[in-house]
Amino acid sequence: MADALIALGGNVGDVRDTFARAIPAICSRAGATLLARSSDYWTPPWGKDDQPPFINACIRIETPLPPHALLQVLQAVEAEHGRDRRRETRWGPRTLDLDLLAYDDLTLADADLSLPHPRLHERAFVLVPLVEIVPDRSIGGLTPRQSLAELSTDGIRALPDTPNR
Ligand code: A4P
Ligand code: MG
Repeated sequence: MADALIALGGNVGDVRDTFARAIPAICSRAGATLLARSSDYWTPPWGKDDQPPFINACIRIETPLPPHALLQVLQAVEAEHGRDRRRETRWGPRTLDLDLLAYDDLTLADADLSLPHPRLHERAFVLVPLVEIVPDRSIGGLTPRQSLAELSTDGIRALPDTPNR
């Protein structure tokens, strides 16, 4: 079994409802147990400003799937929830983005999969929910708490009544 961290994001449609359906779908397809789920957070758009705010969250699962198979599951669940990569711009609006942040302590730099996720320590919208569930886990030598201390969290706020917790 592997211990994996996944980031969820979206800014098109009813994103909280999308998360509530996507999390059980990930667990079911990955034969996984949900170990932790953060609150949902409202976050200002990063990378490309002229788009609606995002909702972000993170989950921790235990899964028997190897990493590439888990990535395929995440991409299948994105597609099931209305994501169409052909119509997107980089960092632009999307219904559901699922990033594999970490898979045990594995380090990987394949064409289609980098682990840990290369940009996670730069992104408060990933680190704020991550601090809620694994504040002191070493991910590529840094913990979410350490990385978040270097960043601004302006405009990020937890939303009440997160489902599935
Ligand atoms: N890929 C490689 N490694 C991984 C990994 N560890 N997990 C490859 C997931 N995918 C990985 O993904 C592009 C390719 O990355 C995949 O085909 C996969 O093989 P993508 O999801 O289409 O790319 P992307 O999401 O457009 O790019 P990137 O750099 O991951 O950007 P983001 O950050 O995910 O972009 N602002 C806020 N506040 N909240 C957000 O959630 N999201 C984005 C979207 C921009 N601004 C945001 C947010
Ligand atoms: Mg992505």
